[in-house]
Amino acid sequence: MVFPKDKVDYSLYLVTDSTMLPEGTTLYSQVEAGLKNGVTLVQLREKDTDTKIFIEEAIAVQKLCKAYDVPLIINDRIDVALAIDADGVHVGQSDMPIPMVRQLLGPDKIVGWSVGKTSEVETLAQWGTDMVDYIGIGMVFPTETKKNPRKSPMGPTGVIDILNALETTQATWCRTVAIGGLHPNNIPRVLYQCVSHNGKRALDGISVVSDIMASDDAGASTKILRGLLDYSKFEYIPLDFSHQENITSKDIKDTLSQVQKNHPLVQHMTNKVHQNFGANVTLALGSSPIMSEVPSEVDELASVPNAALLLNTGSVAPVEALKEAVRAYNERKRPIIFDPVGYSATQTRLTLNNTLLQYGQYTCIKGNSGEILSLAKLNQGKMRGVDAGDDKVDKALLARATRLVAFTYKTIAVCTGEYDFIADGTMSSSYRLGHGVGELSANDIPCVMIEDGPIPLMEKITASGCSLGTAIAALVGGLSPNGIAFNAVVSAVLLYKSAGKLASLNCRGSGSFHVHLIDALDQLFTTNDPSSWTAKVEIV
Ligand code: 3NM
Ligand code: MG
Repeated sequence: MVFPKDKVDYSLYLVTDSTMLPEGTTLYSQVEAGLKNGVTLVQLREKDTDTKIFIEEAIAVQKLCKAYDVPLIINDRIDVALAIDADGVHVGQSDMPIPMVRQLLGPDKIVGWSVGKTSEVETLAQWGTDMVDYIGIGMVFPTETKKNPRKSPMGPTGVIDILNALETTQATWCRTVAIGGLHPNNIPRVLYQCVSHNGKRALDGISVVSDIMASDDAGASTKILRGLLDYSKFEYIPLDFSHQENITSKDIKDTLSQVQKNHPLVQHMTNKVHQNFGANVTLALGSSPIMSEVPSEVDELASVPNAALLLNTGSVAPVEALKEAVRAYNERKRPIIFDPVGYSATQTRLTLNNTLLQYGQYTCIKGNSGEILSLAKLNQGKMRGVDAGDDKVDKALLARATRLVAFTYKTIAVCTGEYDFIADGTMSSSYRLGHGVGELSANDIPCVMIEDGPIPLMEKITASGCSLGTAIAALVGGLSPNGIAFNAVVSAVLLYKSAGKLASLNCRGSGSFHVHLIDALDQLFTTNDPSSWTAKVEIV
């Protein structure tokens, strides 16, 4: 009997590899432990096994799968799949072409394909509904399992590109699993972030090799994976994401009161130009600054109550130190504000920023218009420097870019300039497997614009943009548990802009503007009367 295609559960797909079995386990004991604890699909993938043995293994694994009513897929070997009447076949880009596979297997078997590029999705869509049933999207992260990989890790954004391509080509029938370097420490983030921009498609499941096959307790490992798949929230900071766009003075006042009470610690990993001014801005906002790029103390610092990390890539610190800090803050569910300075100005910066973006979850991503447009892939070519460049872009484009960045990275994105845009792509920090997430598309997520007229002096001093990052980190870090993250980000931008306006009216030039800005931040923060601030919010 053929396993009915429409009944396949792709949520937890185990791919075998007998070369990594721990002592005292066998291929069969690992597969059975998986099946017992929530594996829903099995692929026999044995790259260096003689045909006779492969067939023996396939028959034995098939028996196990049948006992748990789970389909068995054979990797690459169409002959073996036919010989044992397996439920389907999985092939890669350099294996037998899909139309031939389908012709040999007939219409009822499951056919899976490894996909890493959007052009492959276009091919798949042209073939139509009867060819490919599911794709393995990868590799997501680096992995030791696949020897001599012909592709490099694509990260969650690469997976999103594939999901977008499936939607634009209307390949609705095709199911998806992500594969490559997936483990409990990154799976919730992958499930959370990987949603097509139209909001209609999330991953149907994840596929693992080593997490189960190389586990000393494959049953326990499977149970952990199963728990992550069945749970639907990615709780990476203890803050609330529910909010309204029409933030009131009372909401802001409440936010600042929490910060005043909680005295956050803002760890800065930032460029040299910003360090001194950033420390003074932190102090003006009732918070403690610490400038540290030492990996050995990130765990201690992230454990301080109300710690927040400002990660600013303006001076290109060693990537391993930055990654360590991201890990430490993510593990402790403390907020990280990411400022990808000069995001794509050079290849080095592009690689560094993308590495960090793929590596962790950020509460807020803040950039100038050039950086946000680059992150959203909405501008041509690379940036000229770390400044915003031509500022004469239209507001609708900036709002769209901010929304795209927020949605793609499931973060609160801030685009700065004369008009600041803030979009909330956090989706209440929830995820759901399968067809569509039943949520908003990237074009529909909440977005506000903040304006206070031009403040030309802001451009005449160093680190004014970087220090908005400081202000956001202080206010988000200073929230009480269940404080509202979006309110903190909006409050920070409003406060900073209003302080800039006030300083520009009181100063005598760019030198004294610097000093007046610190005074104004201190004053507005301490008096906490947002109804008197000059900057205004507008829903866009
Ligand atoms: N295919 P692990 S990555 C079998 O990208 C396989 O197509 C990949 O192993 C692809 O879960 C991969 O141990 C190995 O990282 C995944
Ligand atoms: Mg292959």
